Amino acid sequence: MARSLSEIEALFDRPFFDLLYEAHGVHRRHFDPADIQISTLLSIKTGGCPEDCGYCPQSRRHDGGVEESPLLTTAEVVAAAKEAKARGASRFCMGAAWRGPKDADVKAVADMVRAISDLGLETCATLGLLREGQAEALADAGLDYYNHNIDTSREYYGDVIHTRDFDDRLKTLSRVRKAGLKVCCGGIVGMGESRRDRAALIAELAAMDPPPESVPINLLVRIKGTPLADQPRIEPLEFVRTIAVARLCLPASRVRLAAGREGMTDELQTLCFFAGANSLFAGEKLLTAPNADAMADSALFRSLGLRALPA
Ligand code: SAM
Ligand code: DTB
Ligand code: SF4
Repeated sequence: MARSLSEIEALFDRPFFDLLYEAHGVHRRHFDPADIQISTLLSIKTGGCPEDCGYCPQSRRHDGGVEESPLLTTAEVVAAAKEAKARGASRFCMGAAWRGPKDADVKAVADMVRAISDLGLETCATLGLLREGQAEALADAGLDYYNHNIDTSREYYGDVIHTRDFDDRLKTLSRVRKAGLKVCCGGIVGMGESRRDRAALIAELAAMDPPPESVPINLLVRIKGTPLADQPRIEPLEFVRTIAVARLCLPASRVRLAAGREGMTDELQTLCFFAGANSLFAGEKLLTAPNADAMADSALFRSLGLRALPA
């Protein structure tokens, strides 16, 4: 039975070692703890977004210092996907700075999806809100995952984003599910939300039926020119707790240590893996922000005895 919000808050409040021990046990029962799934991101359409998400440098309402560029060609995207595969990624994730795609955009992305699937990579797209029929068109092209984050609790959402609401996000997620796509849905921590908001984010994800197969937990990348640029950094161990609670409440989902790894020490990432994170983004960039260094990632994998899941 799904845990209530107060039960999830109580998990956050547990002594750190009790929480980690239990989360690691659940992790081991559902996964081989040496396996890490690796995704690589590519921004296929950058900047100039009409939405006002407070964390995002790609909003045209913020001065996030991002250079705008139109939709890439299939050839450009395939070249990046080949490189990602050569570097060990099993999934290629395409992001576009749209409120949502036009039907012509969906057609263009469907072409990219077909070409990338032919390389033997899993595909994921994050294109914003989907209208009737668009998820089906992506599923017909062979798209594996659709990423659409709820970002934070229903209560805190309106403090961060004003141009679309929480229920708009849920509606797209249900369209994605109905079309038979796998769901990648998570959130961002470190945006000034309370522990209760973090618990409510996880409660919302765990209540989805079925829960998302892939759950990215992003640590806010504080980008100059965005409204959240000056947020204080979240306590590192509170971030580890968030991963552990996500693992306990979403035992069979891949929990991704997503944005924000470039500012984390090896030791902090190690605690996150122990707490149940078993997926990450590799590659020079996230969408527009720099990512953790690839050499440092390989060294950490070697020293922990972790291995990338094959494509
Ligand atoms: N425009 C589409 C949308 O918002 O659904 C897709 C791309 S959008 C950049 C994908 C996700 O990236 C957002 O939902 C958010 O969770 C995450 N994100 C964006 N900026 C971020 C930041 N500065 N730090 C952490 N995560 C971020
Ligand atoms: C997700 O949860 N995080 C990724 C991916 N899904 C699309 C995006 C992170 C973006 C970080 C800021 C940037 O690079 O612009
Ligand atoms: Fe646009 Fe997506 Fe950025 Fe929001 S998160 S401003 S919808 S690109």
